[in-house]
Amino acid sequence: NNHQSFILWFTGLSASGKSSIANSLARALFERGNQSFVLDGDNIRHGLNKDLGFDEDSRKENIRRIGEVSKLFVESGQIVLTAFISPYQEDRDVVRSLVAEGEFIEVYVKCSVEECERRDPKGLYKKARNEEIKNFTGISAPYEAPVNPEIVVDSEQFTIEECTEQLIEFLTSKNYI
Ligand code: GGZ
Repeated sequence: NNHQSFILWFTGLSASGKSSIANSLARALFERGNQSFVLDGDNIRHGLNKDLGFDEDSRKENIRRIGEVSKLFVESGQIVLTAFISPYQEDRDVVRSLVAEGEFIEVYVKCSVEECERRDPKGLYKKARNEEIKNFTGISAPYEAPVNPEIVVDSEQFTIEECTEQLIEFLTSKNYI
């Protein structure tokens, strides 16, 4: 039961490293001969979901649409890697229920808000502190850490490369690839 199609659903705070790890994993998978595709803010929030903001209902709708798109990728036989904060457990569970058992892998990219705020690559935490940005996850909007993720990668302790390696290990040990 190898070469299945499945969703690797990355969840974590802004600047936790979700997109970087997902893109690094996609390269590692490609080198092993596994085709995959990354969905992230760059190709979804700027396109399909550009009508959505960051209030609770918009985030729910964002994740719902991404879930439906991910389901289509799985039906087409692909491995899809999604990198969105997806702050609500309920919304992640809805996506899980869209695909067959075992086809949804919740990946918690664990990094404290303190460390994310230190990194602040886009200056968004600073703007959130100044209230220039409202409803900012971890500062003025909630983040619900996964209750039962299939795997946790600690991006505070480990490099992008190490997290990528841990994911490849997980996928091979569980016969996903
Ligand atoms: C959180 C925000 C916000 C607010 C803009 N809260 O680090 P980034 O910039 O590149 O990633 C963040 C991205 C979050 O979009 P998602 O689609 O992943 O969020 S969710 O799953 O909650 O719908 C951040 C930027 O958008 N950003 N405003 N208020 N992140």
